[in-house]
Amino acid sequence: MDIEILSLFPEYFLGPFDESILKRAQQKGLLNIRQTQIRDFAYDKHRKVDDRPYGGGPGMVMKPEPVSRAINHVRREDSYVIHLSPQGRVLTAGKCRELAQKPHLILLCGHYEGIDQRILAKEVDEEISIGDYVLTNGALAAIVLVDAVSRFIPGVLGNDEAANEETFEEGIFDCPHYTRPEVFEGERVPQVLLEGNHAEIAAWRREQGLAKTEKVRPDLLRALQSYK
Ligand code: 4FV
Repeated sequence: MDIEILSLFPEYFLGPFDESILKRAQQKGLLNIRQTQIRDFAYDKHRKVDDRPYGGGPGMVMKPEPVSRAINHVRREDSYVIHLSPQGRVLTAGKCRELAQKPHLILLCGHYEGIDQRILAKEVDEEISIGDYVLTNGALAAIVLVDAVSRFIPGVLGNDEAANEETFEEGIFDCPHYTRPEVFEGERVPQVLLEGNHAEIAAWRREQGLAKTEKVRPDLLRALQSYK
């Protein structure tokens, strides 16, 4: 997968993509991540990328011209343009799995109060939010999306199974995990995990996942038709 990130702060991305799983994914050629500085497409002498909002109000708005030029400078036939925004649909595992199928993602990172609406209407395929809170910079949201989507690219995780047996895969929380020592500060590992009966272990794990989901995120269960 090729990912183009358009932002006003390409340096924001130094680090998160240069470690561990994402670093190896790029070394294996499974993932190519490129940065584009939107200000490079502001051709006036002050390289202006923002201006005051029509209709008044606080803050500044990103101008359409530099953003439009930047998008169309990297756009391909098979590009899918995503604007990271609090006004987008909240990112889910299902959406990450869907995006991992796409050959070319263009991630547009907003700043200030936002981007001129005419760009969102004309150039953007989908708006995605990483959560119901406001960040100082859309770049952080792009980092989260790249990380979460990359895990669904075949070959990125050690064993692809891992991505299929985790939280949210069945729409519920994952089970509690234990490892050695068998007793820690007087707390023993649940007996069922020590007896090696895989069917009982699988049933216990599902029960535990459901119970915690019920407690913490009943909304997830309501979404699970099968649960009703
Ligand atoms: C955001 C989010 C987010 C809004 C103003 C950047 C900020 C500033 N992006 N999910 N939540 N973006 O808060 O994606 O431009």
